[in-house]
Amino acid sequence: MEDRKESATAVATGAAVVVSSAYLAIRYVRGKTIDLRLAVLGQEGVGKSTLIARLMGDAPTAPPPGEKIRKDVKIQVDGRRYRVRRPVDHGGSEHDWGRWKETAQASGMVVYVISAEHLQTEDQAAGIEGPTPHTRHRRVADAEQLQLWIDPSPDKPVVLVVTHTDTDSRCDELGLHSYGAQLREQLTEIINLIGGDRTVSLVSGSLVDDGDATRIVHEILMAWR
Ligand SMILES: Nc1nc2c(ncn2[C@@H]2O[C@H](COP(=O)(O)OP(=O)(O)O)[C@@H](O)[C@H]2O)c(=O)[nH]1
Ligand SMILES: [Mg+2]
Repeated sequence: MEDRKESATAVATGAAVVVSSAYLAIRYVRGKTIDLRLAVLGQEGVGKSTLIARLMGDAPTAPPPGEKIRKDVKIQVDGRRYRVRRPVDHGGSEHDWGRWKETAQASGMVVYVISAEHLQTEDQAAGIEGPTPHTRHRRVADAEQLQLWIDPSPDKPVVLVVTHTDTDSRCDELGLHSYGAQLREQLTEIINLIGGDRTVSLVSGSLVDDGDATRIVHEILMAWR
């Protein structure tokens, strides 16, 4: 909070100011715009590239694979102006962890994308004896890595974005409220691993739905406290 007050003063003078030395070159305010560098991470096929496209205001078609550097984007949400630095479009395999780490450490906020398709399949498998589903295993491994790389805190929040809710039949069966609770329950394990509710927020919806996609982008940015 104190940081915010200091930056408000700095903004008044029009200076670009480093909010805290720990976030040098990561988190600063220029004019009245919040400069934000996001790390968009997650397993293969969960919607990372689609989310980046949505952030950039593009159509929801999946862009070609690869770590294409895009332009910065300016977005206004609820009276706050953001300039989101060109996000790196990472691959989703464990082999990408080295690059994930670099990006996560250089970012002010980490967005970890999860597919509701995975969560539904895991839910269906929950009653059946067998090994931990791969997708859950990977998610926990990712969360453990994140925790090691970035030491998440309310100053460096993590947003879990559950995509593909349009393909999860539980949404209609349970109703929106109970479905949200169900997602949260399935993700409690990694929320606690990453730092708990003060650090981690949860956003869900469909990236192929225009209204949902806009809300998702806005909720991600609003998680920046
Ligand atoms: N139905 C549905 N499809 C989605 C959603 N988000 C992404 N997709 C599709 O899922 C596929 C994988 O998305 P992509 O962004 O390439 O995933 P990435 O591998 O994590 O970058 C693409 O065909 C997207 O169009 C969603 O919320 N709902
Ligand atoms: Mg991709």
